[in-house]
Amino acid sequence: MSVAIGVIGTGVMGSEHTRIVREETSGAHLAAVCDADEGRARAAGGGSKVFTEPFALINSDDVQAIVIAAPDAMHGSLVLACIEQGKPVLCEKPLALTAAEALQVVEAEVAKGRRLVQVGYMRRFDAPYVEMKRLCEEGEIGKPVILHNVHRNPVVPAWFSGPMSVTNAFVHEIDMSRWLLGSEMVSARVHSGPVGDPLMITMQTDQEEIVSTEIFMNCGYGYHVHSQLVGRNGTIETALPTATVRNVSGQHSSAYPDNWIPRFRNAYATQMNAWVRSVRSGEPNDGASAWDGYVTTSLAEQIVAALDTDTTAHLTVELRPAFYG
Ligand code: ISE
Repeated sequence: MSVAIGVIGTGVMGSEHTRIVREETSGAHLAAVCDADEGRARAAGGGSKVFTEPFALINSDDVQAIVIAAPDAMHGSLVLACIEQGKPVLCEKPLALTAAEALQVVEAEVAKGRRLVQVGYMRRFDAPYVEMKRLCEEGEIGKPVILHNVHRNPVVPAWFSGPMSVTNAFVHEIDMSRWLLGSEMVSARVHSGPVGDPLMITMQTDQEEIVSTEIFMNCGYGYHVHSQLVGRNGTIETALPTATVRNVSGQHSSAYPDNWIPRFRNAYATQMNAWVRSVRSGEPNDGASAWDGYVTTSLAEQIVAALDTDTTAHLTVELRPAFYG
């Protein structure tokens, strides 16, 4: 039977999720959408039921599983409501705004005794990153020693300041680095450019790897995410951001997307299909769990505290419950 999905939040990311559910997902259909702006919800909903109050959508008998793409500050409380209802939820990153709230989600899921939460760290479904992980695990480049990450947006509003670039953008690099290396981050040092942009964040892992990340939210030229993994015997890196390159007027070039949606279009659709299969089978997939969501939010919070300190932050998290394997 087709899974009835409700999407909360129909802004840029939520609308893309509604499109993916309607056009690119097997075994599920869009049953409902919710947004405080009713017109925006209706436009994204394609004839599905429209709510303006998120808890009403979560409690509705018309909805079996929920995608959360509401503003970051609402994520934690909405995920908790889904767990209370026993409904599977795919929550956009971050899982919650604070480590304390993310931990509450973990505790609620453990108490419920069922894996209900997946966090939308979509890089885990992106072909270049999946390939890098496979090659690394096959030992092709030997023991990893350095992971260099670049995360650039063309331009962001002024309120997207230093701390927010950590809690909203750098969180992808934390999650991807933990997943790719299979390591935990144990320390971090931040170098900050004028008004917090760019940031250069260097982390060390419990397996003595170095993870360096440039976060540049106003780089001017396009959306550019790139990683290079350096091993003892070689390197692997993500390839160009587009499928084609041009040779025109003596120039060799390829175009950058404006934002993350075109760059990660396939990853978002693959993630949605994997999540729906998990909802149907009850078996978790390789996506980020509530525990991963908690660790990432907690590390981001500790790194934000280190932003203006010129010291090395020693990163700690709670003990991982056996429930998460
Ligand atoms: C943005 O807010 C996101 O959510 C994207 O996933 C991230 O890649 C981008 O850099 C952020 O600006």
